[in-house]
Amino acid sequence: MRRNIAIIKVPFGLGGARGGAELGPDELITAGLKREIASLGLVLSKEVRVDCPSEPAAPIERNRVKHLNEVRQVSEKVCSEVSGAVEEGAFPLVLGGDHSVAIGTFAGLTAHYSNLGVIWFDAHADLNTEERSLSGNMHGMSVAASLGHTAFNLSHIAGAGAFIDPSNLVYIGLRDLDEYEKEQIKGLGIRAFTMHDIDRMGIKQVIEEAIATAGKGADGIHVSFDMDCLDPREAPGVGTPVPGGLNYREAHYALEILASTNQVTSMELVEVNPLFDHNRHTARLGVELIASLLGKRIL
Ligand code: NNH
Ligand code: MN
Ligand code: MN
Ligand code: MN
Repeated sequence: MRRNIAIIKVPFGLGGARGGAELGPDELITAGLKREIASLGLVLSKEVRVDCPSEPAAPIERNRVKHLNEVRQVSEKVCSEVSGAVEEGAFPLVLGGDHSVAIGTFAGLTAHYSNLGVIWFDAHADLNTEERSLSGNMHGMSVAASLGHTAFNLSHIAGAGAFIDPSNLVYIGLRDLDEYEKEQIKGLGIRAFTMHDIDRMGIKQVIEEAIATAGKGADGIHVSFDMDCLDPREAPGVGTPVPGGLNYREAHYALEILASTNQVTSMELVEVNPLFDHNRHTARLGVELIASLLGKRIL
């Protein structure tokens, strides 16, 4: 793994169902992220903060899609920061923000990786389009944007590469899917490990198969970690909690195994929402999970 870590903070929450995710990056820093990076012997080569709109530019939403213009602006900026970090030889560590920030991350990564593997930890599939979304929230559309299914997608972001190949995409932790998303997962043949699969197979087999699928022929693996993949008892500080998620050790174990492969080239951790948290519990867990992905070992 690259020893230089580039922290890219994206304090943006307008893609989410409710506000508060824009406070995530600072919360993760306060919870000790930089200390963890230093104690792993890694170098923080840079720390940037993407300037994000907090108020909707247009007070009246004319279409059902919420804050599309703001998501567009943020995607452009995230793309250029992520792309720049890869160019500089650093490991991009994107701190959300709601999960719509992933659109910009994908754009910046595909500029450099032509066959990117993606492991998407989430209770949700984020496969909706503007047409099919029931909520209009763009954090539920980021995977669809990476595949080119949404009207606003990677191809509209300056500097982005090609769309993600669904055969290199793997979900872990799914348990709250819209009907359209279920059809898409089946129709596209996307490898999806739901909570049912984790119950059945155990996290060990799940993560091994996920790495085999996402990593096959890939020139890098991106880990997109939505904190709501975790059980709300572990991570209450998220905007859209769903019961029955990953437990503490399952999440750590999966990330520890990912670290041991040496194939992971970037990570984003999103949807930390301090407004629903208790005693910074969720942000501290987020920091620990990032450390596991970056190579922290128990012994
Ligand atoms: N599928 C729902 C939607 O599109 C929920 C998405 N919410 C998330 N995604 N938190 O990770 O609005
Ligand atoms: Mn939503
Ligand atoms: Mn998500
Ligand atoms: Mn989610």
